Amino acid sequence: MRLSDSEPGSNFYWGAATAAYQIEGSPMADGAGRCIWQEFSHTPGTTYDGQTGDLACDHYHRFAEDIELMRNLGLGAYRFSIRWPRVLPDGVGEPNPAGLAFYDRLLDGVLAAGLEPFVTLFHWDFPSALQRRGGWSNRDSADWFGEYASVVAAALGDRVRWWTTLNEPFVVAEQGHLVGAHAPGVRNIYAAGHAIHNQLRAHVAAWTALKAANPEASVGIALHNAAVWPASESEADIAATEVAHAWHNFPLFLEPLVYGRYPPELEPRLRPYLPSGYEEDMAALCLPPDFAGINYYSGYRVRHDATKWTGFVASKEPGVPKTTMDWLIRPEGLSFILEQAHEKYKLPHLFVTENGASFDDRRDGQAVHDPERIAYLEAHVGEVLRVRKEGVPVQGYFVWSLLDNFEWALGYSKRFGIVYVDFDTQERVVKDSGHWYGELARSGHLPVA
Ligand code: IFM
Repeated sequence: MRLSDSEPGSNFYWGAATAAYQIEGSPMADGAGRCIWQEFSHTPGTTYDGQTGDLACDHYHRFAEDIELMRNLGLGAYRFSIRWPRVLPDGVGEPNPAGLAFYDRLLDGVLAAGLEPFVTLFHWDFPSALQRRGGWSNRDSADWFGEYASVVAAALGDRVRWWTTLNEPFVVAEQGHLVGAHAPGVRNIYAAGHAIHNQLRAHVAAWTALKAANPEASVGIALHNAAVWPASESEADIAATEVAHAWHNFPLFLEPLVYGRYPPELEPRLRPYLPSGYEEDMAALCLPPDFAGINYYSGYRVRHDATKWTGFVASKEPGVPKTTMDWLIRPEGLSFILEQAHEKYKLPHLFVTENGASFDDRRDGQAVHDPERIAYLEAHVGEVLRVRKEGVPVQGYFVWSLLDNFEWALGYSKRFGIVYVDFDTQERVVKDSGHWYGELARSGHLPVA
């Protein structure tokens, strides 16, 4: 029995997602500038086994092969990101023609393979030259990003309909500026607050630049999400869960963009760390995106904890299955997030811009058997199709990721791909989940197990 379908012909995109620094390698090739992830990963003690994105999946040289893989699988869309300092080595100023030419070739290859391009402008590889000027803490960062968006739009805008400005700005703020586990490795709550606010301003600057270049373009933002439920029925746990949702999830960015304010549950806690005078920016931030990208992997139960600045902690849940990231597998949370995002913000489209799982995959000749990933994807896709039938305007689903890749501070120790990468030889092997997903993409129906 077919569980559900995505009504082929209704412009539902089945795609795969990647990010530049995680797959491209050759970060300094052909006149590119350095980025913060390069500097961070080369700093001893920051990443698993000292690993870096210097080679990654060598996609910079193998992109044609990777596009061919997607064409053979029958995917309909490819979500990739542009490496800002490849295009503008100093982040602003003189563009690098060779860097733009790389994305020009990549984009043409994607289109020639019949894939719809979904292009992300910023997936964490911030230019080092601008980091030295304060990075996202500097108010000028919004203008820098707007300038970069204009350069990319002028070069590629004639062929791109779907743009994403920022990927998971929450993670950039929290992991990069508060926890310090990600580049630029800052541990300062004020820097995190400034990074949130200035990324919002940067999103608006890029939105404006992309729309100026092509008013028909659809411009959105891809947001981190983890479904949250209260650990108990207590009022304190319920209130803490509302704060957790506002902090970790789409409201942190959609509330300002749609209603011109930070989420009221969170604002009193966040206010001290935002740039002074931030209130004066809020009206200009109120510019609803054309779509929200929902990145979703996991969910957890929330317990009130007055010792934390956010007022909550994740409650331990023994017995719930996990991926090798130690993330609880909670497919029902994806529909919860999609329904909530639609109910609250009513944007024209939602996309699942990332969803997937890491497992300890082992190569078996020319095969990789990954039944746990298939089960994970089947359960999550099932939730997407269900809410779509109920009227939530989900317009596409992107599996994270096309390839095993550089999982940031965890290096190559976590495999998320539907295609296995042998990092010694750069050989690609389509996993069972890749074949499964290809069948889904070709038919629009969940394959029958
Ligand atoms: O690999 C990352 C991606 O870059 C951003 N979203 C989560 C993924 C898995 O951790």
